[in-house]
Amino acid sequence: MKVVISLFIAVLFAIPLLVGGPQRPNILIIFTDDQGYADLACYGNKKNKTPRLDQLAREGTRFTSFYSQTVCGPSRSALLTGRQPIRSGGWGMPASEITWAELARKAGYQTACIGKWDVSNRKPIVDRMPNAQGFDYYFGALGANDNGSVQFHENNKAVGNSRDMGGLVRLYTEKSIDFLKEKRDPGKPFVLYLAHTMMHTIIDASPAFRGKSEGGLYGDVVEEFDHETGRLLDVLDELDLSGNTLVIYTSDNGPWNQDKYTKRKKGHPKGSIFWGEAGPLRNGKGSPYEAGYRLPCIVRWPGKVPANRTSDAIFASIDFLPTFASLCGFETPADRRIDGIDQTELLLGKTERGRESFYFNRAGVRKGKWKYLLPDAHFHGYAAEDGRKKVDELYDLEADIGERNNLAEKHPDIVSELKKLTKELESKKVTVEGPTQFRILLKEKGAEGTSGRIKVNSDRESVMFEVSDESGIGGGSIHLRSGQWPKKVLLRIHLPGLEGFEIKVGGEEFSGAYHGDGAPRPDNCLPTRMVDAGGSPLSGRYLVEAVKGGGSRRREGYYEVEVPQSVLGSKARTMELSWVDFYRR
Ligand SMILES: [Ca+2]
Repeated sequence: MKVVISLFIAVLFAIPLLVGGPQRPNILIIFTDDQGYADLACYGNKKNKTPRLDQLAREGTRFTSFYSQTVCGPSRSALLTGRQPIRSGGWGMPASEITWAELARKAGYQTACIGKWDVSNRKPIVDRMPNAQGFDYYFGALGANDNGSVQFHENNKAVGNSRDMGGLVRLYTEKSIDFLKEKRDPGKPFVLYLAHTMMHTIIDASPAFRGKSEGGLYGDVVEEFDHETGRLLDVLDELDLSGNTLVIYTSDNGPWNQDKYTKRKKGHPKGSIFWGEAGPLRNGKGSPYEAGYRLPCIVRWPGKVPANRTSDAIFASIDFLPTFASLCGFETPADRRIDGIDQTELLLGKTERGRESFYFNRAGVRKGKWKYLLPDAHFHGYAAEDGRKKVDELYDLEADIGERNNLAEKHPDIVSELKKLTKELESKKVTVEGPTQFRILLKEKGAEGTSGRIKVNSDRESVMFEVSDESGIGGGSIHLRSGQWPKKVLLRIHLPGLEGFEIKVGGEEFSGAYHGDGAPRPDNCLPTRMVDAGGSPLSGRYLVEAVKGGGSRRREGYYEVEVPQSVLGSKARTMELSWVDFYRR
C-alpha cells in the first residue's frame, strides 16, 4: 500500500557515542620528570628504597617495554593527544590539538592537572594552558625548573613562585590530596594528571629526606617521591576510591646521564650527582636509544588489571588517549591521525600482545624485537655520542637490550622494511581506518515517526553503507572526514519497494534507481542490482511482490549500488543521498 510521507529535515549523528557503563574508572596519572628506567627498586635499583612503588607494582602490572618520548615537551604533547610529537607539536602544542582531558570532560569526567605543563612554550598563553586544553582545575608550573625556580599558576592566574625545589614533590602531592578531598565532585568520575617537576634538575629534597638515601641527593629525591606517592595512594584508600581508580605511574623521558650536559650546566647543589639510572639501556634523555624512551610504567586497578604481573608487551604513552576512550566512554578524534592504539585488553590481562611497532621521533622504529635507527637519527645535543657513525643501525632488543651489536649489514631486508615503515609513520598523509572515517548526517523522521539509518561497515579496501528507512522517504549525506575513499564504495539499500534513489556527488546528480533487470538505463545511472540476502541476483523490480488473493509479500534482499571511483574522484568529500520507497504499510 502506498503511503505518502512528508519530509522533515533534521540532522543527527548516526555514529553513536560509546556510552560507558557503570564501571567507568577514575584515572590517576603520576608522571615524574627525567626519572630513569632503573631508578626504582622494583626495576632493579640497588640503592634507592622505593617500598610504596614496589607495592604498587605488586598490586598491579609492571611494564618493561613502555615508551614515553625522549624529552619533556614532546613527551607531554604525545601523552595528552595520542599523537607523536611530529604531529602534536611538543613544547609548542597548538590550541587545536585535542587532549583526552577535553574528551573525558565532555563524557562527564571532572579533570584536574597538577604540576608541570610544558606544552605552551613555558608561557601563559591562555588558549594553550590546561583550562583551555580540557582541565577543569590546574595548579602548577607551566615550564621546567632549569634555573632552580618555578612560577606557579592556578588555572589561568599567576600565583607566585618558588626557589624551594626540595618542596615541590610535597607541594604537588598536597595539591592533589586537596583536589581529591576538597575540590572533587563526588557525582562524577575524575581524571587527575599529576606531573611532578622532580627528578628534573635542579633537583633537591626536603630536609627530612636530604642525605638519607644511599643514592646521593638524586636517591633522596626518588625516596621522597616514593613516600609522597604512598601518602597520595593512602588518601585514595581513605576516600574509598582505590577500588575504582586506574593508577598509572610513569616518567616523561629517560635520565640525564651525559657528561656533556653536566659540565655545561651550572647551579646544581654542591657535590650532587643529579641523574638517574637507566639500568642496561643505552644513553639517556635526548637520545633515540632505549634509555631515552623506555621508562618504568606501573598500572594498578584492583580486580581488573592483573596483580603481580610483569608484561614485556610494547605499550606507550600515546596509547593513553584511545585506551581512555574505551574505559571512559568517549570517541577518539576522527579528523586527524591518532598514533595511539586502544590497549584496554592488554591492561585487563585479556591479551599479552601490545603494539606491533613504536616510532622514535625523527630517528627510527621498533617492530617486534627489531629496533632500527636512521643514519641521521635525531639526538638532542647533550645526548649525541661522539664517534657514532652515520649508518643504519639495527638491534635485536631481545638478545641485545643495550643496543651494542649493530646487525644492519647482516639483515638488509629488515633494514629496508623498517626504513620504509619509519617514513610511512612520518608521513603527513592522513589515512584513518574504520567507521569514524565517515560522518553520517540524516534527514530525520518521516510521517511514521521513525527515522532512517545509514550503517557503516568498512575495512582497509572497501566500505559499505547500509541504508534503511522505516518511513520510506528520506535522505542524508555521507562525509569523508579524512583520507581517501576506499577502493570499493558500496551502498546497500534495504528498502523493499525502491522507487527512486538519487546520489549527488560534487554537484552532479546520479540515479541509483532500479527499473528491473534489463530495463533501459537512463544517463547518469549507477550500476544497481537487486539481490537476495545471500547476494544472488533477483528477478522482477521490487522486493515486495503481490500475492494471489491480495496483499503482498516481502522478499529478503536489498538493492546494491556501487559508486565508481570515476564518480567520487579525488576531490569529492560528500555524497548526498535521497530515496523514495512507496511500498510501506
Ligand atoms: Ca623531562
